[in-house]
Parts: sequence; C-alpha cells; structure tokens
Amino acid sequence: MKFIKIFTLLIFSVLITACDAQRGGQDAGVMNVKLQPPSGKAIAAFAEGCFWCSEHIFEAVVGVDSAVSGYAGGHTKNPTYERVNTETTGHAETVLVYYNPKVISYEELTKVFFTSHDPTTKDRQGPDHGNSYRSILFYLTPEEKAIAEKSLAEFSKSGLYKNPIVSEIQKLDAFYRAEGYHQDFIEHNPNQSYVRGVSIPRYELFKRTYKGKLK
Ligand code: MHO
Repeated sequence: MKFIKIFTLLIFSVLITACDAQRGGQDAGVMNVKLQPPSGKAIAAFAEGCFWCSEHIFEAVVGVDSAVSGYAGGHTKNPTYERVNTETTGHAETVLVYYNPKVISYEELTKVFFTSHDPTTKDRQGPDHGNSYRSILFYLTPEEKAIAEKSLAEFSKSGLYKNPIVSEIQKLDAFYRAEGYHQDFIEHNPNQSYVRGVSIPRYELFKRTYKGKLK
C-alpha cells in the first residue's frame, strides 16, 4: 500500500514538472528553438550584451511581436547560463526576435541593433566582460547577410561611434532559449540592482538615440 502511494506521488510530480516545462514556466530549462517563424511572421537574432536589456529593447519597437532571451553562436549543445558564463562554449547572450515583416524590415532591426549597444567593444558590453557579451548580427539568408554588411558599413561611416565597429556577422545555426527566469527579466525584477544601474540606463539611452518607431 505504502509503495502504491509513493509511486502515485512520483508519477504526479513527474507530470507536474513536464507540464511546467511545456508552459515555459519559471523552471523551464534551456530549449533548442526551431528557426521557423509562424506563418506571415519572420525571425532575426542579435547578440549585444546582457540579454535582459536586449529583450526589453527589441520588444519596445513597433513591428516586433516578441523577443526571447537565449544563446547562439557557440559550439556546444544545450548550453546553460552557468556554462555560457564560463566563456568556453562560444555562445553569446542573444535575443531571438519575432517580427512582422510587413511592419518592420530586417534592415530596420539592424538599426535597432546598432543604436542599442556599443558595437565597438570586443568581448565586452558595459560592465560585462567575456565573449558571451560580444556583438553579433545573425543572418538566416544571403540577402540578410548583405543587409547586415551594408548596415555595418553605414554605421561605421555615420560618426555615431568614435572607434571602429567590431560586430561579427554570423549565420544563425541554432538558438537555445535561455532558462525561464531570464525571460522578461526586467519586467519581473525592476528593482534588481543591475537592472536599475545598467539595463534601464542602456534602455533610456536607446530611446534617445533610435530614430524609428517605438510602441
Ligand atoms: N553581470 C550581470 C549580467 C547579467 S546578464 C544576464 C550579472 O551577472 O547579473 O548577463
């Protein structure tokens, strides 16, 4: 009898954990995301330092449906935040942006990218050091690659930055959605010290610099 009770409890807890992971709840782990946008929509990915802020920035732009925090550009499978932080997996903190291509173009998203972080600091963004904080424009098609190159060249000439832009341009091979607690981090933790001291000032600077439409 005792055995049956324990067994039933075990089955229940396995089921509850599985459901929570499916809902993408707080405890959902890292997930390999299919690089397939819903019909009529498009996706793009950008690495530009701490993804808590990048997610907040892209989600403020008209035409962007949502942004997901995760890891891309590395060489290991299913990296965790802890592993990525060792700076040995090659992954950079990245946001996967779901957008409506009838409202905003990939080219316009590259402008969001270049006005929302400092693309001149190699393996560094603000106070954060390491290759997981490097700057990368990801592309999915040869057309997007050409647009990324053109945009980089234009921003290099624009005078917005004194130093040379060091952003990489890479094909997006895989995107791993980060742990649940990293999603919408700023909304859930507006008073956290890093959010107040680093993320919000970066977001405010973006709002003053970016010329496109914000929600
Ligand atoms: N140095 C910050 C970075 C946060 S971010 C998600 C921290 O460790 O809180 O990389």
